[in-house]
Amino acid sequence: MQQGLVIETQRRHSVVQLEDGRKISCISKGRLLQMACGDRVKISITNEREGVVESVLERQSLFYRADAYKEKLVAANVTQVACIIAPLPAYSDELLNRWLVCAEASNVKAVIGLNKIDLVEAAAAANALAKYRDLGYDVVLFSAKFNDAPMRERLIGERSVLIGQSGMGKSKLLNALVGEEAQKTNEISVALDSGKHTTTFTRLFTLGREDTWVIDSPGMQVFGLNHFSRLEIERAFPEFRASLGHCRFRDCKHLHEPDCALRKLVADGKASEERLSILRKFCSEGEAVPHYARH
Ligand SMILES: Nc1nc2c(ncn2[C@@H]2O[C@H](COP(=O)(O)OP(=O)(O)OP(=O)(O)O)[C@@H](O)[C@H]2O)c(=O)[nH]1
Ligand SMILES: [Mg+2]
Ligand SMILES: [Zn+2]
Repeated sequence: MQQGLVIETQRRHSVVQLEDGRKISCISKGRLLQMACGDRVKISITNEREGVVESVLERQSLFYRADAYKEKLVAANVTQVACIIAPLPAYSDELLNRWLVCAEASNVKAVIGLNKIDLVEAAAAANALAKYRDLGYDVVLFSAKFNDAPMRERLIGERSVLIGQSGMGKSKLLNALVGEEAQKTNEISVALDSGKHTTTFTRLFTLGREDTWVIDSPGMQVFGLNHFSRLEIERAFPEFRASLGHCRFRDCKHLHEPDCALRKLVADGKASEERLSILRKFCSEGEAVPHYARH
């Protein structure tokens, strides 16, 4: 039995890098054994190039999405989620909020990277992100094409996963960081203003040093938060955190109940109606179905 690091995942297949640097193509032992890029695993070697993942070692963190029916692991043992957005194709503010909430609830730092600042449309997008800066998030403006330095600076010394919709430039950034065309990028998606799903599997790269990982993931259009309870989701909104438990009713849904501490924050101009609506929406989604396979 050998130990290794999962550096690539695609459904039940993975590539595991052994301590001596060898890369072994693996399947997992059972259907229930799920692994993610960044996982440390025990494998039994079948031959020179193939093996079976027998078990996953304890994780420091796990970033994943879950809807009512299934869970999809994205990355394990990361210290940071880098949400990559761009002015073109237009990004979804709701998805960005999902990633921020998932990162907070998973005890992983979040950084927001606005890519393609070489485009004229970037100015408006940058302005629209001021609200996240006000919440305390690090908002980084960069261009994977012309100047990746601001983003690179945030990634050094961290184990990060790049997450975002298709066409935002995650793979372009990855290539700029590693200094070669390691990942395919799509030249058409921008012109069509729609994602093309160029990257089809998740892959881990080390930036020349052991302590720096960057994981490139396929573009995502949905991101369920079913693995979190109402309270975990509420706590993932930094601006409302201190008010939790201060509503008149213990089971307040922050809708029309009297003396709602969260609505009061909004009324006092200390939090936005928009974020409160998002909080209500994310919480109600989880309640529609039973929690599934909580970890
Ligand atoms: N103008 C400009 N275009 C960029 C920049 N970064 C990426 N692009 C373009 O954006 C398009 C999408 O880039 P990708 O790196 O493939 O996007 P992705 O996020 O990896 O997309 P998926 O793999 O589908 O999730 C390509 O045409 C890139 O050339 C940038 O900084 N400026
Ligand atoms: Mg890609
Ligand atoms: Zn309330």
